[in-house]
Amino acid sequence: SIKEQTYIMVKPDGVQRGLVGEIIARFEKRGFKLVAMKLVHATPEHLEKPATDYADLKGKPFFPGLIKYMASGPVVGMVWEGLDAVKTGRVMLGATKPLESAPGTIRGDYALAVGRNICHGSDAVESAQNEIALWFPEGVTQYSIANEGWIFE
Ligand code: YYY
Ligand code: MG
Repeated sequence: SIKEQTYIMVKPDGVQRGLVGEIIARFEKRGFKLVAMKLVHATPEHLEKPATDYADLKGKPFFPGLIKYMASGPVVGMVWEGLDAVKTGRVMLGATKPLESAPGTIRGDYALAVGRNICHGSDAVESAQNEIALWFPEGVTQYSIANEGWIFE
């Protein structure tokens, strides 16, 4: 659906490294529509909520470090809308481990360590809906962009 939405987040390392604009630009240029965005310094409690993609990772050896890192500074959360936004967003991010993420992807171009991979993206439509509701309880902003007819058939 051209109304599919995904939750994309620049992690604290991406903010510190000045990559917020770069990541936004890639989603804009691809043709996705920005429908929500905010900078927040999340608490560990928020990051561990069942609605986040990270809840499934509780119990993994890297989980405490992941939460500490994610709560170490502000993140930029965004909701991007467009055709196959969830799967295409994941492809644009690249593989979780930078060793496996292809050049041309965000992680493949800007990251070297799995624990500092600069961006997050929802892994399924259902988890995207949960993450969007968690990070944007106020809802997203609906509007139309003039060039939609040039992006979608
Ligand atoms: O969705 P994605 O971010 O690509 O990977 P997940 O398997 O959901 O893991 C979330 C997050 O956890 C990952 O982006 C980095 C961190 N992590 C880690 O530090 N070490 C691992 N072996 C696996 C994941
Ligand atoms: Mg994930």
